Amino acid sequence: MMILNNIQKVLIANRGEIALRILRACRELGIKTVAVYSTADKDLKHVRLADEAVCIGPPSSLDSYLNIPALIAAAEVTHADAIHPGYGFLSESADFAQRVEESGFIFIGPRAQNIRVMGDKVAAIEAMQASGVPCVPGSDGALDDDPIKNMALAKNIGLPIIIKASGGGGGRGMQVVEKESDLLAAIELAKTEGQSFFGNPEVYMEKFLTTPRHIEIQILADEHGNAVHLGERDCSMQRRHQKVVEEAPAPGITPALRNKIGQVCAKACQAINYRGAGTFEFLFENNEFYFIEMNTRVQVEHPVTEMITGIDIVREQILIADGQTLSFTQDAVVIKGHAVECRINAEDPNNFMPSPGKITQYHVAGGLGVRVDSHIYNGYTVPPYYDSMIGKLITYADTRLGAIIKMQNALSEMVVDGIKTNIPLQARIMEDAVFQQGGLNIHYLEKMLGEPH
Ligand code: MV4
Repeated sequence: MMILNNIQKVLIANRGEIALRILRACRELGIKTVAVYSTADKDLKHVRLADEAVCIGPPSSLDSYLNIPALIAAAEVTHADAIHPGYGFLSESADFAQRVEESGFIFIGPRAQNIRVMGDKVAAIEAMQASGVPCVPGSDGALDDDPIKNMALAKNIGLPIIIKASGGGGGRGMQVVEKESDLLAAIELAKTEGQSFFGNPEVYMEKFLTTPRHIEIQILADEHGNAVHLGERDCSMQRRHQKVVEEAPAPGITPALRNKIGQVCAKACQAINYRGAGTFEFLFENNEFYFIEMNTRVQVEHPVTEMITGIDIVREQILIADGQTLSFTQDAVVIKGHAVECRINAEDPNNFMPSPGKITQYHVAGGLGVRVDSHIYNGYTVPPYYDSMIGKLITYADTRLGAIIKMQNALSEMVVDGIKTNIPLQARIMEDAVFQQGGLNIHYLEKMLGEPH
């Protein structure tokens, strides 16, 4: 039995499938759990399973899952030792991490300072460059107000370029510039958007890569200076910056290439004194990696990495937060087989409109190499207030084709009636010849759907 030094009880500051995922990891470690829920979420599965549950507010996220005083108060009244933020909501709020620790609780995630640096994209790129991580050719820092200098910089990098807000990320606050005459207006627009969306007018410039893949490296780092990478995931199958299918390993990435970029990421974690789980996001084009952002949370797509490494990432997050030393070295991380994840959303597969409502029939897929991470059950009502993802279907096999065939079967077994879901779209993707070939770029799905991109 694993002995925890500091964490006896965890408050789960999230909802849905990730709250259930965290609850399961806690129970396996013998840790007590506190669920928090909005009034719209009293029937969530993890609320039933948790040792204690606290209502933290009305349906609106701002008044519940984003309400820092309510979360801290819930941790205080239940005597929790630690808070797990999951993904989304407050997971990448440096202020939340800081408030949690100042209130005497353990934040199951990176140091507030790590989160703060990575949330500022200019600071993140500067830290990565200093640590030897390959970045996109660009302004190497924030743009200043000199239009002549900015024009010279753009010409030097070579058009097309992209202007990004330093406070942005995940696709918000970006302007692509194809011709010189559009440059200065694009910089002004990016600054205005940066100020109004993120309260930060700082912008930077990068060469615009036209047909990259999105490949990301998972890392784990403890507070004693040890860091390992768990290989990569390919998340190129996306629509409007929402990932739809993820897989690991990425098609065509050789062990030599994986180890090279993975070791660079692990070293960078040591250089910046990073702690916790994290993901280095790269664009991958012409067999080169270009860092764009770091995510300082557990990600939706973490299961594909778990399947090919056998490492429980949420369990490791908790052990790291408990102050423990990583129990394995890089040599012990062995990548075996192939995993594919399909996100299951409550949405119309034709127009992508959310489709909340009551699930009247639910039959779940199963079998060897089939994993379902979902909180839904027969009779559950999907509320309209939150993200439309209702679960993830993950398959694992020796080969990529084996995992795809398992996914086709698993999708065909799934019955989620009463609401619309994207299961038919996922079935189409799994049958698609270009997907089956592997290695498609970030624009492929929008092209396949016949949408502007
Ligand atoms: C880029 C790019 C091309 N060149 N940067 C979009 C989300 C944010 N994380 C960064 N993004 C991009 N940055 C350069 N220099 C193209 C994108 C991009 C993208 C990146 C990853 C996954 C999907 C995407 C969809 C559109 C654009």
